[in-house]
Amino acid sequence: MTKLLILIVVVLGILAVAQLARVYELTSKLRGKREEDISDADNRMNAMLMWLFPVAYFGFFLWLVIAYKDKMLPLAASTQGVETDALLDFNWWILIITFIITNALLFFFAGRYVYSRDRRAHWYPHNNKWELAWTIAPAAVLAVIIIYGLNTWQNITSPASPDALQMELYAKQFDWTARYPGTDGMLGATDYRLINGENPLGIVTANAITKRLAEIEQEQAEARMQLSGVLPDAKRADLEHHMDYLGRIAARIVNLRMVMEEDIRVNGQASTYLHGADDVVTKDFMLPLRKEANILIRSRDIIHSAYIPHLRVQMNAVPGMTTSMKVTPTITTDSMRTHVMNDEKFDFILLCNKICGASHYNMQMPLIVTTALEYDAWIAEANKKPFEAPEVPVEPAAPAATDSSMNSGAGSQPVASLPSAGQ
Ligand SMILES: [Cu+2]
Repeated sequence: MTKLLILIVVVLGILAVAQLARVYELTSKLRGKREEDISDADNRMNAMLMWLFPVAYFGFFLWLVIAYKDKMLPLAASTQGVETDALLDFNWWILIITFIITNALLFFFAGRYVYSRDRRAHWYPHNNKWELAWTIAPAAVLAVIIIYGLNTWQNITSPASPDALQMELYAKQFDWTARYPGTDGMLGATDYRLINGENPLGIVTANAITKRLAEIEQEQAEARMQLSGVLPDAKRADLEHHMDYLGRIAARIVNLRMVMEEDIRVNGQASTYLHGADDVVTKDFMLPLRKEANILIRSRDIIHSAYIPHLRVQMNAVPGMTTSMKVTPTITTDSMRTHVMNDEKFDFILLCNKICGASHYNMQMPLIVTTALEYDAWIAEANKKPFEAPEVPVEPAAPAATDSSMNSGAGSQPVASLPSAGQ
């Protein structure tokens, strides 16, 4: 409200000044003065303002830098962040120096060479040497910026090294879930059709497929029961539509199982379908110090963006594909608290940086960076609670839900050779 009032006052002020100028103009006309007749006094006044303005201008610039200094992000806490900051600082210095020199010269010339009756302007239309100089100098500076920038970009976006820690951040409206590989060090395959209450990330295992198919079968049975009763037409159409949908999903999950079995047959232990059972699905986000982490990023619903400002890394989370970013933390949460921020409550934070809906502002998760020793202890503890308890037998051809039982329902689709399962 106050801001609106200030805005109104400013607008009215500008209107008032414009009206005053108009009054001045009209009175000059009445006095028989021509518009282009400018007195020496006016000229001197304008020249003086040309000296005064840059003082206020640079003063305001300095004030901004000082006033907003503590609103800037603190020390970058990753090797990638240090590189990004160095690049940004380099660019800022070039900008600031150019800004000060060009603006100082602009106002200096305007103030110094105020109109004088005794001086004739020097006719100086062209100079090839100067043209060459001010073409080559900016081109050279831009070339340096671009080469330096591309080099940094290459360093921070190139693939992570093969021995980097693999982990996943999963985005949905409106929270994050982390996934760590189990003792095998590999993340298992995923498929969104398997998502349910027990399997929020849709990890693919033989067991998860069996459970999900049973769940769908149950849902189909309930729908069939409702359809056998008396129903309003609209409701009946809705239910039939839903039955079609369940039939399609079930058929695709059955197809996914065939793909999985084939992959296991061909690749053996290297198959990603064998690495999901021991994955750790958690709401804790931990990274070890000085170890490169390759963070895979997925989204369940719409585009989100994984952003860790203190580590200066960010990557979009795009539904239907897996994106990734690498990061090597260089400062632990503890050091950050005691040495950098002087704040015992400080936490690194993972934010969503795409406006993704009503609770976007709250889509965040703290990140803890610890020593390798503490991280190992934490992950060893987390590994005790894998996605699937090890005593569950992992049998690819689980007999619980056969294809024929899946497709007996009204409106279900026959299992054709469907394209391989999406992620
Ligand atoms: Cu989001």
